[in-house]
Amino acid sequence: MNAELLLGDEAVAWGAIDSGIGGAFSYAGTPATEILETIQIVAPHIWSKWSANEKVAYEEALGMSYAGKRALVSMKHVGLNVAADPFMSSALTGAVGGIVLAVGDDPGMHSSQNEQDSRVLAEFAKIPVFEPCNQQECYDMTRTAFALSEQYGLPVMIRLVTRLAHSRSTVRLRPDDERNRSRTRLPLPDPNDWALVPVNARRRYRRLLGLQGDLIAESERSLYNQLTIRGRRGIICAGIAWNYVRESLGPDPEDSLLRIGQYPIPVGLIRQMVDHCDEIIVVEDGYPVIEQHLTGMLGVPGKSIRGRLDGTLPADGELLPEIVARALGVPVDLPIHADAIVAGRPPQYCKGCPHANSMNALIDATSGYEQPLLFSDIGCYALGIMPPYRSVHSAVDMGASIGMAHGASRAGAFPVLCTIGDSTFAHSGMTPLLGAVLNDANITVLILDNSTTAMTGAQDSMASGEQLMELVKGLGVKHLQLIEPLPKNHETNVAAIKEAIAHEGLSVIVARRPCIQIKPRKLAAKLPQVEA
Ligand SMILES: Cc1ncc(C[n+]2csc(CCOP(=O)(O)OP(=O)(O)O)c2C)c(N)n1
Repeated sequence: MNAELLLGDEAVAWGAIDSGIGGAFSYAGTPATEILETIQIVAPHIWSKWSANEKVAYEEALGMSYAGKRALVSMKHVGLNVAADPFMSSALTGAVGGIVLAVGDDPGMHSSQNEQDSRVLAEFAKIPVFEPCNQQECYDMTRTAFALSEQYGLPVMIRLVTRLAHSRSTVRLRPDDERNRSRTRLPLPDPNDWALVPVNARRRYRRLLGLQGDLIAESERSLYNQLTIRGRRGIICAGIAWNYVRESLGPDPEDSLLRIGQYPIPVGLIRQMVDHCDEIIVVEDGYPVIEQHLTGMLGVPGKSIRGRLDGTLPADGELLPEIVARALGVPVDLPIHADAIVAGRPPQYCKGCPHANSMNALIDATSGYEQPLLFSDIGCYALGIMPPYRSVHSAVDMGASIGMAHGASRAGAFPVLCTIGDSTFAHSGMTPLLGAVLNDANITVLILDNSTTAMTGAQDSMASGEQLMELVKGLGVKHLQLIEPLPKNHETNVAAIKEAIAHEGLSVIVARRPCIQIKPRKLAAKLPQVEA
């Protein structure tokens, strides 16, 4: 048995490798990026290329499952919105080779645009979830999730949070002697199960509903759901919150404790706790999912249920040990917080970033207009919202910029511009551009091609260089210019943007210059490893 010092993400990756996956599929997104990156590095024999977006990643994984092999698909929480369509339907098709979806939630929004809780989406789809409390469980639960997926013919979710995905601890690995066993020879599934025309879908949905009782029974006996009955105050904690509760109460608490790591919620264990306790505090990182189930609309007569809903814990943000301690009435000896000794530094463009040059050209090109609108997409260029630029008006979700610009121009706004990176363009920018072409939207689209996915750590981009130009032309764009965002080209670039704005109808400018960070990263990757 090997022991390794692993990030939560790395432990999930190892769990999948040791479960004998045939492939891993993902689109980059913090805090889940390192899952696929680990597989690429430590198991190059396993198919593990980046997909164009999360929906594609999910569908590729589903196809592999259909053909009989185990597949891992990973993404950040908002990525699951993009993949929601196949995700929801896969609960009806089911799985042949086990399919495990690892989702990185980001309570506190360290690097995300919202803090949605993926457990809600799992409940929406009616599939099981594992929620680890430490890195060892990230590994163990991934192994168990593949087995459960095949046992019930359902996708299974592993829900991580940033704090767990991005911290390290020792993990004991149990390499599987079935590693990489080919499962493609299994008989292919009955098309009546996988072709979700209404007559099949209705039957498959009833199957899914019929499995719910068995899945709850699995949760009741899961080793990850443990009930200890002691005092009249009960504490229910989920996932990583278990650590904060233990840290606050010490090894031998007087309270009754229910620790939840597997869903659907183990109703029977909760009932036992409610029967015994007068007061229950629910501690979970993310939405008050368990708490809401417990209280319902009317609460539990005669019992006090507390948590995020009644203000015992904050309604939003990441849980921290001191927050949980205070909620449990434990005196807090607050350690010196980093915020108190390190001045806050707002994010900004790197020195030499091509996006800074594009942003300067945009500002000068639009300075003569009273109210120019600039819709940004999500990527490093969105930093144009920060001083000294302060020129970006929105950054909502990946792929939003072109569609929002189109909509604003239909409301009569002028001039309307938008910026989108090459990776985001491949992710979800091509379809809105097609709509803008077919309707000749009066907007100026700047595709900022830095030939990488910079914001998430420089993963390969799917639409860069000449290939990007061909894609744009292929979508029917007629008014297309190429510029190089460099200080020495500033005047030329300002003139190009002015010309594009003056053009009546759709114009596209590709601003092409590699990200300043790519070269050092690629060089670093080639450096010989130093033995410790
Ligand atoms: C649905 C979704 N998936 C992933 C992410 C994480 N993410 C933020 S920006 C980005 C891509 C940035 O690449 P690009 O548009 O090329 O801009 P760059 O950062 O290279 O300038 C990704 C993957 C996200 N915010 N939303």
